[in-house]
Amino acid sequence: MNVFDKLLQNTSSFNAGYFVLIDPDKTPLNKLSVVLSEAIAAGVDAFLVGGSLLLTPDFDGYLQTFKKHSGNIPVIIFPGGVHQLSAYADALLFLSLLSGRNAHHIIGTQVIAAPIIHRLGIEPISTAYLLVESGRATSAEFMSGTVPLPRHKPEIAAAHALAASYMGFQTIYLESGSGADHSVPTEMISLISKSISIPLIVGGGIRTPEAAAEKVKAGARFIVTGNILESNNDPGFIRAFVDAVHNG
Ligand code: 1GP
Repeated sequence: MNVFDKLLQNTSSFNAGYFVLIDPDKTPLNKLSVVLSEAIAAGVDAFLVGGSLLLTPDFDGYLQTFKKHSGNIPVIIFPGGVHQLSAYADALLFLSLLSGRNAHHIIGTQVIAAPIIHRLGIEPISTAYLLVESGRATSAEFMSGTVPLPRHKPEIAAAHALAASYMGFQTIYLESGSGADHSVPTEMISLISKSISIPLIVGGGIRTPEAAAEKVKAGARFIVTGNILESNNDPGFIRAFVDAVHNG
């Protein structure tokens, strides 16, 4: 069974699954062992690895060390570009920035990356990436040069999500951007989850277990947090997130 199907199966008894995003530029190699063991002990379902930039040299080496400490938890690349591909991960979010109107980020980069991914033999999880306005410009917005979906127009976001599901994407990543002032509005998640049957990943600016639980109640199938765990290494905090996402 492929990584994504297994992830869906392993989390099927929970309200939703919980992903922790690790940015190599913010979590150096010498911290990986502690950070990952705490996350695993808390019960996270998968690790995402990536960032808008990637200043850390040797992505392969980083992932090799990562895999040494990640146990049985899937390691999925969340690439900021074609420079973030590696055979040492278990899978990769094969992203298309469907909320934008920049052809390079919808299909251009994907054409460059596809033969490399094929050669590396890594599982691509086809993912429609929908960026939502979040109060201030995020790295994803700036780096992609695209206009995010207006946060007060859930019907526009839902139309994008429906189009993504008709186009055959395996999942949708509804994202307000790393460190967003405002996370994705609950009404938007709710409308989208009523419109589609493919799993919805929600991330960006989720800072409390309560906020995570709200998104799950609205229909998120997976929750992603990154920044908040980088600034709070209390193991009880990450356990509270796991509990909120799994059990609501
Ligand atoms: C960013 O959705 C992820 O792409 C996580 O966002 O760092 O704000 O938790 P945060």
